[in-house]
Amino acid sequence: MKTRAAVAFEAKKPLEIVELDLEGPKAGEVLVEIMATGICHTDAYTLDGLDSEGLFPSVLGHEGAGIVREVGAGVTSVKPGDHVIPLYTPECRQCKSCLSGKTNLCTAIRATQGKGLMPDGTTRFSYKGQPIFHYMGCSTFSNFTVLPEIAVAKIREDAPFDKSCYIGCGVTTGVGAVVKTAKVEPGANVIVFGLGGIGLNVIQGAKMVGADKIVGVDINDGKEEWGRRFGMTHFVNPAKVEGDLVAHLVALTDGGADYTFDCTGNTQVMRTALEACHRGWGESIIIGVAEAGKEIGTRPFQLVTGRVWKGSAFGGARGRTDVPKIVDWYMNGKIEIDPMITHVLSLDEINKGFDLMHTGESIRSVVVY
Ligand code: NAD
Ligand code: AHE
Ligand code: ZN
Repeated sequence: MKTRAAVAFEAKKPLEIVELDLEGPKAGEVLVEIMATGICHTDAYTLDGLDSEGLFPSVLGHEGAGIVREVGAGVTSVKPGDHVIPLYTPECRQCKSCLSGKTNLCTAIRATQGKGLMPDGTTRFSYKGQPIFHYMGCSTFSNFTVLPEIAVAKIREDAPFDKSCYIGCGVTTGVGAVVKTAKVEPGANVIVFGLGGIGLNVIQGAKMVGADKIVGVDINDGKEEWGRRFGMTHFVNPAKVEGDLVAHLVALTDGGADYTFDCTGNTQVMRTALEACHRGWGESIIIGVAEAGKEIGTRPFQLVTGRVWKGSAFGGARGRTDVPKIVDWYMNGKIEIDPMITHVLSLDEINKGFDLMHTGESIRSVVVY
């Protein structure tokens, strides 16, 4: 079949809207009509050539929602007409990682996914006879895409696609990092670095679980109002702090935060986030994705004296199990999504979504097909 898609032909070049050829689902796969997709900073990072796994030409996008249109042989968990969210972190429930109960990082198809291919080692997309790579196993910047059955979460049918797509990455990543990775307890002090599409969801997660101080840190003053809107109690712009930022944050949180979250992808910020943790127990969660080749550093003494460095992918959520529950949280008013979707675009306008992110004007842009 044919599908309209925004294709990343080359790094650092705008996406091009073209008609691609798409092969139907093979055994264990499903064809999904994507109804809406968010644009996450990770898409921009890959398009900018900063991802060590970045491949071109490819169809980016990993924050979508849509409807199953066709299923391949042997598919039992979803059927045509089901509403689904594609999962860049699948959940096979059979691999060592899934069975461990210790992680959400299913390993069933990670190797081929990282190579831009379906589990059988081939691609379903092509343009003028040339193969086009998949991205993060999702490729939601195409109106139709093919996914493994284990990489879709079936969701309730009354959830609006233009909002629920955000649960495919940003919402789950931010709220999940608080609830599942850090397990922030009521009364805890929290610092969130980077108040974008992820950081604001960390803030709303921290508010939801009853955190006390919720400090937001961003170099863009315009984000202060956004942070307060979702429960931030204090705002810090590092450029306006006289003296040492860590000392300032430690003083603000009575000896250091119980939990800090990096939502910037900047390795210097990651260090600050670790060092702003409370001696003896503070935990720093890295969510931000750093450029290829970057490394983190700190004095080992920071860890010897009890601070803990952790990471979180997709908020620690097991996609097929947890995503439908997070959709319920949204539909029941436990979490908010609507105000964070600042821009709704057509596929033809998708490059504008990247511009709005880079200038800091948007929280989330959503493309509606
Ligand atoms: P975004 O562009 O919407 O927000 C980033 C925010 O960080 C902006 O408000 C920006 O002003 C702020 N910022 C930039 N440099 C800063 C600095 N030095 N100090 C303080 N604030 C600074 O991006 P996003 O969509 O929220 O994504 C944030 C990060 O999370 C990205 O690195 C993205 O790749 C990553 N991410 C990770 C996961 C995961 O599962 N681990 C999932 C989604 C996104
Ligand atoms: N490909 C990069 C790493 C990118 C990365 O860390 N991705 C996050 C999700 S970001 C969503 O916006 C993730 O889930 N990582 C776990 C995984 O298995 O990819 C690189 O450095 O090679
Ligand atoms: Zn993302």
